[in-house]
Amino acid sequence: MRFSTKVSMRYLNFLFLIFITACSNQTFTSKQLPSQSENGDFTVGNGNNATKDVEESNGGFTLGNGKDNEKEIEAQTVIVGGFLSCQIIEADTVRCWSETTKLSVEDLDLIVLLDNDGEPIPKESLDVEFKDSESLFEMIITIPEGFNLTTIDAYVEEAKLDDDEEIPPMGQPGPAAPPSEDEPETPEELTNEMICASLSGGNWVLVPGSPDYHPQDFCIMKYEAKCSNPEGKACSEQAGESPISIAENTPWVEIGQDDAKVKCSELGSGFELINNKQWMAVTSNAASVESNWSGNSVGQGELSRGHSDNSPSFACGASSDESNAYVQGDCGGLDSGSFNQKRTMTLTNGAVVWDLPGNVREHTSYFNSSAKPSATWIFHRWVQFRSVRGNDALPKTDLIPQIAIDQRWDSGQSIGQYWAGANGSGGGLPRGGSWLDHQNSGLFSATLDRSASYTTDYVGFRCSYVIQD
Ligand SMILES: [Ca+2]
Ligand SMILES: [Ca+2]
Repeated sequence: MRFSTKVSMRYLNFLFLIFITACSNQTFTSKQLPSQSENGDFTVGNGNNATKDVEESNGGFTLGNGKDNEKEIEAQTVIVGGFLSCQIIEADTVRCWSETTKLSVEDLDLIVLLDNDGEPIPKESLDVEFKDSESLFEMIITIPEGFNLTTIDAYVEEAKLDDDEEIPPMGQPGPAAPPSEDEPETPEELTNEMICASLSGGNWVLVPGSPDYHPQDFCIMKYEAKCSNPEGKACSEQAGESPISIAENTPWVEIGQDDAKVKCSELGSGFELINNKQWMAVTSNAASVESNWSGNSVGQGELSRGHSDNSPSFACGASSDESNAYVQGDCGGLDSGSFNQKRTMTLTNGAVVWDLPGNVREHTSYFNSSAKPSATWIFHRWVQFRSVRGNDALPKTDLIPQIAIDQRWDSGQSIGQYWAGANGSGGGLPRGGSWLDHQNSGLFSATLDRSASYTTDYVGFRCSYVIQD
């Protein structure tokens, strides 16, 4: 296979060169290949300074390609931009893999390998065996003769603004030399997409900044928060558990708003329980995407409202196969069903998020027990948003986006409904509906009738991470 030199538009935002070299000092024979990929955790956790945490591979390697080269070479892992790891596995062979990002053949165009001398290895000369499984992207690259390959470096090539522009020919002077082992360099710029993909605590997606709600890009959990304890539901009863965004297991419920705030913030600097502005940013973004509407056009037909028909009558785990976005009868994922029960939503950047409109309601950090919209005249029932009057404390556009107001969307469009509760009580603001909320479910469902400590089995939460400038 040859690399072509076309640059994918998908990588417009790759504005960086990254050299991250993590060398372990162990040696192994060329007959050996990592039995599992234990290295390559790249975490960005706090504010301005991206931190990296590269664990060494710990051996146990077996190769078995029939060759019999016993020459010892240095095991070395290079983490490219947080999503691709490369390692020499034989004198002339490099293995690159990603456990966190699905890559396509086109994406490989942007990966440049450099030999000992920092010399880029011409892509045309590489023999690439491309493997792709559900959980692990992998390629085995055979390097031509003439390159000194006792160490390997790699970087992501800067994408060009023109979709059809050619990458400069190989063999040009390479980028600056990689940092020494002693002083690993912090990458200067990561794309926000990569920052979200690199967060610890499971799978996170980038939410584009919204001028109306949250100008900065931020990351949210792709799934409703689960418990780091595989028991899932019992999580709130055990000390020391932390939220994680994984497909498996049922959502972490029976946790109050206050405790959810604590659990999210304990993930580290920049992490927090999703706030209402962030909820509005991600849900208004989703509502602007045609494919999230049954009529495949914004405002046409209805939005999907997730698992909300009380069948099954409990919350479900998600699926790592995003096509299995429906459940019926039990939590086994189905790839078809009633459109309004579809659990996945796509954002304008192509990211897929699970269970925003349904499954379990999700705590936000917002609290308002005394100045509730509409609470003075109707409160102990669900009401259509068209009947809701916002106030200074909570403007109506903090409940539904302006387009929903202008076009008078209501439960007919499956945007959800509003339950105020009496002024002077409650005040926590979970968003979205739950498995039992039927037509009251939707992206913008909102209730203010429960206190910050109230817990139930149909309210969970989702954490966010604010990307620092
Ligand atoms: Ca169902
Ligand atoms: Ca939900």
